[in-house]
Order: sequence, then C-alpha cells, then structure tokens
Amino acid sequence: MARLFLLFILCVFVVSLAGSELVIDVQPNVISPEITPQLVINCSITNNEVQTLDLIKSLTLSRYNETIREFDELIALDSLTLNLKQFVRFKYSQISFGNRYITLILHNPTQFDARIYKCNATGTNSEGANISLFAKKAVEYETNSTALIEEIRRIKKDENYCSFKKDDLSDSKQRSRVYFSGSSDIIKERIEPLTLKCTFQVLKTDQNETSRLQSLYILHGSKMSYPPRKSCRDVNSTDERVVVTLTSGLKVMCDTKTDGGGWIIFQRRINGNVDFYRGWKEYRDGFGDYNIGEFYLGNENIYMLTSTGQYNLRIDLKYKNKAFFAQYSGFKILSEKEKYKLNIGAYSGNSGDNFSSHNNAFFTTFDRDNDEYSYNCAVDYTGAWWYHSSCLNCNLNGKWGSSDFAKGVNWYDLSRFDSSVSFTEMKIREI
Ligand SMILES: [Ca+2]
Repeated sequence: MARLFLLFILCVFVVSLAGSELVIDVQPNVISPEITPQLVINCSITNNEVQTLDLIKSLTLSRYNETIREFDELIALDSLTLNLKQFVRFKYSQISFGNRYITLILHNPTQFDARIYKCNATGTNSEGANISLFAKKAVEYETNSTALIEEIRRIKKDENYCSFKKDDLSDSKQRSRVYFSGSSDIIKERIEPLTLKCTFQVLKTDQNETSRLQSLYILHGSKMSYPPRKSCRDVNSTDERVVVTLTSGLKVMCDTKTDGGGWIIFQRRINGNVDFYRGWKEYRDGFGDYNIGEFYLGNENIYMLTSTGQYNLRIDLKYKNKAFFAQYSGFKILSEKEKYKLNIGAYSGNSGDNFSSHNNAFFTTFDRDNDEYSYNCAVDYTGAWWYHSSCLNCNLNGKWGSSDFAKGVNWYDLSRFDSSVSFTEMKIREI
C-alpha cells in the first residue's frame, strides 16, 4: 500500500514537471486595422513545480525591432519584489502581473504592433545555478480592405443589422426587444476613418434588465467616401504630412504643403533609422515605418498608381541644411515583368538634373542585377535603384550618411559622390 502511494506521488510529480513551462500567448495572432479591438500578450510560467527554475527572479516581455534587428524590452518584472518596470509607454494599454505572469493588452493595435514578442524568465535551479528561459510568438498583420468594404455595404443595406438572427435567441429572448446603440467618434479627422461601436442589448420583458451580448468595431462608410480618396489630391489637412488610406486600400503618406500639396510620397529618408539596403522582394512590396518616418512604398504600388493615371515626380532634398528640389513632368514605372523600368519626362528645379540619365533604366537590387554595368551596381554602391550602364548620377536609396565613393545618399550636383544628402522625399502627384 505504501509502495503504491509512493508510486502515485511519483506519478503526480512527473506529470507536474512535464506540464511546467514558460509560455507566451498572443490573442489574436493576426490583427487587422480598425477591426481588432485589442491585442493581448500573455507571458507566464504555467506551473509551480518548475523543474529548471527553482526560484524565479524575473520575467521580461520584449518585442522585435526590425530597424535595429534586436528585441526592445517593453516590461520587466522582478518576480521576488513584484517591482515592475515599463520601458515603453503605449497610448492605450493595460498591464497586469503576478509572480509568474505579465499580461499586456494593447487596445486598437496597429500595424506597428504586429511583431515578434518574446518572453524571458530568469532564475536559479535547485543547485543554485542561473537559468534563463525564453519563448517567442509572432503577431501578423492583415489589411483586408475588401472584407471591410463588403461589411460596410452590408450594414448600409441592412438597417436591421444590429438585430439578431432568430436562431441566436432563445424563446424568451425572442419575445424581447432588441435595442441597438451606436456611437461614432472621429478618431483623427481625415486620417482615420470613423469607427462605429455597435452594441447589442437585450431587454428582457419579464425582468427589467439589459444584458450586453456583443460589441463590434466596424468602419463607418459614409464620411469616408465623401470625397472618395483616390489620391493625396483628395486630402485636405493642416498637417504638412498625413498618413491616409486611399479608397484602393493602400496606406500612404501625403505631402499636403509643398507646391500646393497633393503629393503621394513613395520614398522618404529623414534620419537613417531604416535600413535601405534590401533585396528585390522588399523593394517590390515596400518597407519602413510611417511612425519612424522612413519608408519605401514599394515598386508594385508605384507601378499600380502610375499605370492608372498621369503623374509628375518631385524629389525634395536637403544638403547642408539647404532645401533643393527636382521635378519631372511625367513619371511612371513599368511592371515587375518589365523590371520596373523608369520613365520620366523633362526636368525643372534647382537641385541640378541628376536623374534624367537614369531614364529607361531597369530597377536593380543586390539580389537582382538588371543594370547594364558589368558588375551589380546595387552591390558596388550599397543601394537599390534604376542604375544605368555606368551605374549612377544619384543614389537616393544608398547608405545613409556615407562618404564612401558613390555608396551614400548621393545627388551628384549637391553632394558629389563623397557625401550624402540629409533628407530625401520622392513624391508623385496626379496631373
Ligand atoms: Ca550588371
């Protein structure tokens, strides 16, 4: 009997050890703009009987920063004193914690929050040796504008949207009246579309109580579509730079000021915080961050825009704190099949014309050599560009701040090949 009991204890012990681990959980693991109300990141140690960690000293939650290619610490918890340090302030967030867990809730998460999150636990084992455990989880981002537009249409068509399907209601509830209360707030006028909060309430006839059954965030279509935002020309703002979602679903930064505004910025470098030495796929799809202020909209997007309308190109530059510009009448790039070939018209401006020589060149990246030069210009001059047969007269996707020969952010007439300009914006406007 005693032996059986011992076996039982042993079994329980083994089972509890097997179930002990450091877990990071994200809910949901795919977020969509305006639809996902919150992102919950939970980092916890699941069992008291942690085998490797006899004594837990700290729990840290961090997330991957693509720019510096490292994890930024968000929150660190001293598990012994429950002293919590927060390194990043979030606009709308909640944190809860205990000796064995940290939970971070981000409300209205954005694309910026779609990262890899890491949880790290430190402590000692039963022999007193230091132990560190970690677990990671990725949060993806999905822009599903088609689904959103469909949803808006459905809601507009069906005024009874906020009533339940009969199947959803039990007999007693069927006799109840279903109320709809909606509220809409302008998040940021002309930048964010309206968000409508739709709350279902069931008022029971026999009892005088209401119960909230469901709430949902959806886009409110009406204000968004007047006027339709096909390009930055349709955007009015007192801010010089605004980020808007066009009716096509593409999120862009507009220059609303320069020469009357209306420009879609497709390339922007202001601080060197985003690495522009990237391959074909990233230049095709776009990269960077509107919050950081540096980005490339992506050749596919530039192609889509410039193949459906007529655009001018403007390039704004700063060199030694002085502003310069180059403007080209007519601008488009061809499709990926045609290697995003450059097509620009006549120059005007005060920066000197260092781009016309690139006209009709294909786009080249370090992993896709489409230039007529004997080597790969992108590799030799640390950029990605419409390099010509002798590579370049300008290199605006070159290495930030570099003074190495033709490797920097060069615009020959300003910086020559041995220094870099300190600001670039390439932008297009519908004619
Ligand atoms: Ca070549």
